[in-house]
Amino acid sequence: MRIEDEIKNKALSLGFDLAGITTADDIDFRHIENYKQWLSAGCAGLMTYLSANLDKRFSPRLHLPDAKSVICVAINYKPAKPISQNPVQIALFALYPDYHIFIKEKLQLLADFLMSKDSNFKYKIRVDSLPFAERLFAIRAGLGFIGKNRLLTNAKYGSFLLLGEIITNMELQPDNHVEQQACGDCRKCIESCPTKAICDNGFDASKCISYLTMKKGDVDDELKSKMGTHLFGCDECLRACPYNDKSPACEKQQIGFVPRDIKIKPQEIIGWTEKDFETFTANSTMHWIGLEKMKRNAIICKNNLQNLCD
Ligand code: B12
Repeated sequence: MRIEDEIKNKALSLGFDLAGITTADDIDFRHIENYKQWLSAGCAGLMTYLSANLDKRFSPRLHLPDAKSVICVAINYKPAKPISQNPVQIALFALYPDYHIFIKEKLQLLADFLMSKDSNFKYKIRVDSLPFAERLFAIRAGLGFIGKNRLLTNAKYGSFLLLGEIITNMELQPDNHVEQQACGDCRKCIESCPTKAICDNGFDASKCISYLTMKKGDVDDELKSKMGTHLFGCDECLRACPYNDKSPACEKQQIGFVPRDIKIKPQEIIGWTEKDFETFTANSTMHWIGLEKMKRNAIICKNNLQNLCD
């Protein structure tokens, strides 16, 4: 069997739904120019880390000098049964075990497998947090296309996907990909966004509810009222996407990748101690926003719930 097929089979057996390979070449300069324009238009809000280490974001060889290939993986997290999300809503990815840790552990097992094949194997694992343009490498590895909601979308699995990569010195045959934008005339995600963060020709992250629930400081009054009952993250543009209607559900009980079903009132959160917060957010991505922002979000949800009842 070709090593490329062995890698993909191993990735699937570890619980990933998609795996593809691209070269370690830099990202096409047109994407880099788009990214810079997006930053200078102020679309990143207070996420100043997005303008740091720009070269590294697009150049695998600045992560691993003799890098030849990037192995890209994705895990589907569309829940098998509906999750109530009442009275406050938590984005689905945050109901699962923290994917940064989960994906990293699985990629480490994939790396161990490759090490057993080639003692010269060198690698770096990347999942979300370090400067690396994950979606752009995933497109190049053939995992999908970027939808109007800016999410990596796969024709079969939709966009409830979380990404990770191994940058390696192994010379691997890259997957051929055909870049395509497969949203057609559909504008459902644009219409679904309560704050109009998504429009036909742009995405303003500073208005995205997901960003607002994670940002430092206060939220503008006008945006607060549009945040509804979103306590952490937001899935409106994912739920609106027709690709996610027909995509298969995540069936990963056997590897412990299962969502929690949470029912919590904003009033409870407002009264939390640090210990309550630690217990509630243990092994969830919710943990990193801290108690103060969680309480701020709970107050916004409570006020919006009250306005709904008035
Ligand atoms: C910063 C960040 C955010 C910010 C900004 C989001 C954004 N759209 O950029 C905020 C906090 C808002 C956010 C929210 C979410 N995030 Co986030 N986030 C990131 C992070 C750390 C960096 C993304 C980034 O660089 N953004 C800046 C933009 C300009 O760069 P870009 O995504 O590379 O965009 C380029 C492409 O879109 C490209 N492009 C190429 N082809 C095409 C084609 C078309 C038609 C278009 C329009 C553009 C386009 O042009 C852009 C410029 O170069 C990545 C992890 C990483 N290191 O990559 C995760 C990541 C993008 N997030 C992720 C997730 C899951 C989410 C949420 C779904 C979580 C939630 N439920 O609340 C939401 C989704 C919001 C949304 N619709 O984008 C996943 C997305 C997986 C996927 N299927 O795409 C990632 C990849 C993390 C991971 N490892 O899985 N996130």
